[in-house]
Amino acid sequence: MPRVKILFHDNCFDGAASASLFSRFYASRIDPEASFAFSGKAHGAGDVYGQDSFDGDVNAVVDFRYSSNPRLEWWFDHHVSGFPTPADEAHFRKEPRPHQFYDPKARSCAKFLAETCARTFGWDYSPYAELVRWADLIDGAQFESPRAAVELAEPALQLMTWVENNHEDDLKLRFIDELTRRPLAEIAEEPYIVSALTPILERHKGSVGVIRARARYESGVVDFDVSGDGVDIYNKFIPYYLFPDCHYVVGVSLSKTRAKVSVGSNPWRPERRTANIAQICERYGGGGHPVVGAVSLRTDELERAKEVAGEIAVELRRAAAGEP
Ligand SMILES: [Mn+2]
Repeated sequence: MPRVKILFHDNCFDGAASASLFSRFYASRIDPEASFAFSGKAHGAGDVYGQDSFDGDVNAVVDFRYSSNPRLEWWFDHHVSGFPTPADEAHFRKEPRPHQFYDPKARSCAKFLAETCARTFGWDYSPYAELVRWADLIDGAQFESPRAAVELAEPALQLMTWVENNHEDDLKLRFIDELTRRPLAEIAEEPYIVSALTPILERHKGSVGVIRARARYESGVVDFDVSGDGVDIYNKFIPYYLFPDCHYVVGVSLSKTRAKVSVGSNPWRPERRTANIAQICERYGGGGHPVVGAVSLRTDELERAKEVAGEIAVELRRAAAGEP
């Protein structure tokens, strides 16, 4: 039985949803005998696909960057920075392989993948419509309000928070499997989710307090540095909850593995999003989407991260000055 290796965007609801959907699609339309292996990928500089990334009989990447490796057969992505190098993009455009799909205008990979597989391979994804809808809302940051995004009353948003925080590989696999087997509200009540979420939600409340204390609002841009506060992961909507009128947000944080500059624009004021954040972050070796992106550096480059954040904040204040 062929082993299908699925590489997906790690610690991301859309990445987990895309991985789950791809496995159901593959089993239903391509090969019911296939077995699946999953591996999460995190953004970083250089070639993130190591020697043994594509060691399945069939290899797929969902919600993550392209590789020209001939062993990569299936690819679905919507990241604007989906091509690590111009040579990669040229490779993709010159000889598009039949199972590789890219649309930087898609709000989520999950919906892009579901619709592409429905159109191209006659896949019926209606049993997973709820998952697709939520992945699209979450990845497109289409929450009805900053309050909904920060207070996390919806089961899907609790699961989003869980997946962003979970680092246990066996639970990642269980979660990916359950996403397309059970309603989201039921998964959110599972003890493995609830027990992990309770302290996360406590910390979440704490990080709202830390960001409130560190954030500085000036000329349309909120900037904050929580690298000294032990807050390495936080809900990216907190700054908009605290400053609903801001245009852009630039944050610096420090985890065990990286110093990170996170950059975003106000999802509830789309008419103001004139700066291309992916392009700005790419200039510093990072990437993302036009409306949200990040620059990841080594932990010993924290001072550099602070400098980068300062430069980006200046640039975004200039952009904000010209926005409604
Ligand atoms: Mn995505």
